[in-house]
Amino acid sequence: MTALLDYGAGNVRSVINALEKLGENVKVITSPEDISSAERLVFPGVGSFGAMMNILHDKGYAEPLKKYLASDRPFLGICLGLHALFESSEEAPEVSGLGFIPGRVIRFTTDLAVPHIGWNGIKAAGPSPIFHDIRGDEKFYFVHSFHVDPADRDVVLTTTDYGYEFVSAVQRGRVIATQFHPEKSGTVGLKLLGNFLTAGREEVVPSHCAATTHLAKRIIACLDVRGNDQGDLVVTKGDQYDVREKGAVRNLGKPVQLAGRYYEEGADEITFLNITGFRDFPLKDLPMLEVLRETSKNVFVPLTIGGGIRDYVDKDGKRYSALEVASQYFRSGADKISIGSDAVEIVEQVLAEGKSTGLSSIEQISRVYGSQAVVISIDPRRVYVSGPEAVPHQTIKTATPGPNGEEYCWYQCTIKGGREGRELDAITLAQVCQELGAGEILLNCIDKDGTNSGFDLELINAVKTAVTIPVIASSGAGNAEHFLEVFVETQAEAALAAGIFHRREVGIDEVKSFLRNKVEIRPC
Ligand code: 1PR
Repeated sequence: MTALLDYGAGNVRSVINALEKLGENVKVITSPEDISSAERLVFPGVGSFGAMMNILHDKGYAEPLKKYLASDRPFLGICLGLHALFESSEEAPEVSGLGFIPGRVIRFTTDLAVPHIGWNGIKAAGPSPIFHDIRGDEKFYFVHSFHVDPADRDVVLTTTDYGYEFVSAVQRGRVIATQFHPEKSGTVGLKLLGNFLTAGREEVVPSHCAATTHLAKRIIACLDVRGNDQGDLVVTKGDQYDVREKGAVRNLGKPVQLAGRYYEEGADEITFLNITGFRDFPLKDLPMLEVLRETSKNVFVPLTIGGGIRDYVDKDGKRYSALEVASQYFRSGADKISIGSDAVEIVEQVLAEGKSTGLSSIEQISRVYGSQAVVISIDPRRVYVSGPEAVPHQTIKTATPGPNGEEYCWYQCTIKGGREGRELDAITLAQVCQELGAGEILLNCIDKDGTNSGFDLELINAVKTAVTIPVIASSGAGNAEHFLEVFVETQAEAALAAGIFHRREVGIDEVKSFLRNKVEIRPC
């Protein structure tokens, strides 16, 4: 029996699912006494350091946790569950940590995109029981803006490189904590979790650790989901966002099954977009929550969900915040949420008023769950203009002139699945969302969507150079070469595709074998 510390912020479902997949019985802690009586404890931390520590104190968990750690019973901390062990964090300097390990948590200081999101390697600094059957050259899933800085190097179990070498796992006695997410790291992550569950194994050192680790470019499968005319929830796919063929919604399969297939093929992440979420209230739209719950039982890579994440007033006048909607998604198995239409309206308001309210969905969700959990999905459309001065927007000079020979264009943001164009450009949207706390950009392109003609490299370069958070290139992938092109010609951290995967034109495994030795990837 493993006790799991759920302090109510974030996706603990995936950890429970991973432990249960390994045949373990999980008891979710509901009182301070449950911590005191636990024989083995897993602490998956998601969210932000300050919110986490405040909740631990409010619930009376902090003192029993300190005693548990001091008793040297088996403990596995994950991500913020690692940070909690330290004395303090730059993420919330006014709040103290548990202080079990001397040292602090500091923000990444690198020119690379922060948060550090994706699959990176580990270098073992010493032996551990969790390394059984781990070669050392596998990649694990990271998602964080802060990392630990122990005062005493003896506790360092692994390090990882991202701009510089940082500590990615610690071990002190039977207390182990990782920055990466084993529960989101596919089969190798499950293996590591299984090792933690097997008491009394001897300590081993992985034999194949590289001298330097590298973050992999991510390949993401995207599932656009909506109800069809018969009321079934289906994966659909549009051509430039038009998902109907001969009047009917295209049906390319069932969300849970397709996600399972993409996990098996080696997808590094899976994204669900509830494409009609803007008109339905997502908490009434229980099938999406069910899709997440079912998918996360068998899919151990990160899941993002988007569609309809905004404040909402139901027909009885009851108000729901975007934070409540997002919380439901996190509790059902989502690791990140993506905001589309609401982001456009938030940025319009910020630009009109010259400041933010602090209450927008982006700010609220990133405050509680951390910026790495907030993705902004942009649905831009190319608009040609005669020159940069023709519009009050950020324009680019394009190598593909417009119908009248125009050499400039801007990328107009749209809302409601491309139905409504707004007076806001994609570059400005991305910049303001980053300032508000967003952690990643999912950059679609309506002109390219479903065309199989390759990614819009000009758009991706324009947005990528304007922000410091990771950018996911999306729309237009037609073959494996397009993935190579987007990773060579732009600095995008990830590439997402839908149509070619759904129609089995190219498999994710084929994309990865093509990229192998050309681009850093996580092998299937
Ligand atoms: O506005 O917060 O409710 O979120 C709605 C979400 O649904 C947004 O993220 C928006 O991108 C998405 N969406 C809305 N309508 C559509 C549509 O297609 N009619 N799909 C839609 C967006 C674009 C990509 C697609 C890539 C790759 N889909 O996700 O998967 O373009 O396609 P490809 O590889 O086949 O070219 P909100």
